Amino acid sequence: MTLRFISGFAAVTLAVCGLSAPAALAKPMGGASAVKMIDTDNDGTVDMKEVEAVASATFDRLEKDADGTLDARELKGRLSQAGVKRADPDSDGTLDKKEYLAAVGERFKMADPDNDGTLDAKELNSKAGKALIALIK
Ligand SMILES: [Ca+2]
Ligand SMILES: [Ca+2]
Ligand SMILES: [Ca+2]
Repeated sequence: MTLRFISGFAAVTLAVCGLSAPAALAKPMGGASAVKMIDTDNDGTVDMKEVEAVASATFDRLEKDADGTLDARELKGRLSQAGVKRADPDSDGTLDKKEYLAAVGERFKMADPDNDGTLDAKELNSKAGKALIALIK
């Protein structure tokens, strides 16, 4: 009787613990999930066209005041001040879509050391890959 009660209690405790530990949800985004997010043709890698599609959607989402450019406030830390300066050849302090996509392209190239034009999970997991994701997500 007592034994049955204890084992029943243990089972309930285990079930509760299992439910309260969503470890997978707490993990930061890894290279593999980044690929899944961007890889629209499902070939397991991310090419510039796929990245540009995501970046373009992100630009439109961030572009709140509809003046055609992103300023530092709209970028919300996606680029540092120095990063904005570098991506802003006409030096008006804001990025239009062309400038933003050029900055994205530059990061894509930096994340692609084997120069095959695609990023795999490992490349997206590198420092340069993470910088690319941070800019376009
Ligand atoms: Ca792909
Ligand atoms: Ca704007
Ligand atoms: Ca590559």
